[in-house]
Amino acid sequence: VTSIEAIAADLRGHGYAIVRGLMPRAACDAVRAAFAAEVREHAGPLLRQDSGRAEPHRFGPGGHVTNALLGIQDLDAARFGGFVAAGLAVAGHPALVALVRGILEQPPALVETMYFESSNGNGVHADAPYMDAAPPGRMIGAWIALEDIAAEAGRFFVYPRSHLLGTGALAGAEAYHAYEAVVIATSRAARGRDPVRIAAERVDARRRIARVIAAAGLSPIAPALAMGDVLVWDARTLHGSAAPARDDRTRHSITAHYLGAGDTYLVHGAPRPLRLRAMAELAIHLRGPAPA
Ligand SMILES: O=C(O)CCC(=O)C(=O)O
Repeated sequence: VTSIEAIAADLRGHGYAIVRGLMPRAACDAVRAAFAAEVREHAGPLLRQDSGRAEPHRFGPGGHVTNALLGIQDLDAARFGGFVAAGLAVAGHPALVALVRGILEQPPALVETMYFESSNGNGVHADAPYMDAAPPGRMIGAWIALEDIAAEAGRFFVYPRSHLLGTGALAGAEAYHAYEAVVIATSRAARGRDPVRIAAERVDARRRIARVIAAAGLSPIAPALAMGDVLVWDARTLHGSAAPARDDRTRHSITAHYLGAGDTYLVHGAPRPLRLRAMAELAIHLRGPAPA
């Protein structure tokens, strides 16, 4: 058994760490079953990871939901109570909470969650300009495999050591900071703006990140993750997910983002008050109305 200290050291050194079999299979099965029972057939709009807006399910050619849910903790408990409970039982599982507490060296707060049945892939990015804690990199992401993730399902990938880009330890620090600034400026201004312009700015951010990767000479890895495996990463680590190569493959998974309950939560580089509620083992941030 690898100690939490060893995992934390791995994360600090490489920008990510993999913990095999951390989540019990029963907890993974429970959340998948609750998704099937309560969420999949729901025809109404729910908040989505890709658009940040409430939209109905989008189905891919294989019949799987491709627009991941954002904010399991914010779903209507009267309607999706079983799914919320099972999802938070995973994101707030004592073994995972103990790991995150060990990494952050303080009690964690869960600030964001996502649920994927499948997706169209998510481009390379660092979480830090979207959400982080102060000081940079204090937010931790966890990608939790709720089934054995086939290569054709579109695996999660990370760029090892990319969390060091902004520190000057690798080439490309200036280009990385420029990328962060562009993402922050675009995200802050995105509300209510022309979607074509926003899409063009996102293309610009992707070009910038490609230049950063080339300058630093980084290569991605897409580890095989089995049900119950958890990959944790630093908010500055470049990551994303591949588009599925086959329509019939799902990749049931939860991503959860944590920071120290005493740390400052940053959204698009600006402090955002934490609206914490104690749920199970964990303090959980609930999404409130957007600040003016
Ligand atoms: O699983 C994915 O597609 C990417 C998730 C992600 O980028 C994140 O949670 O920050």
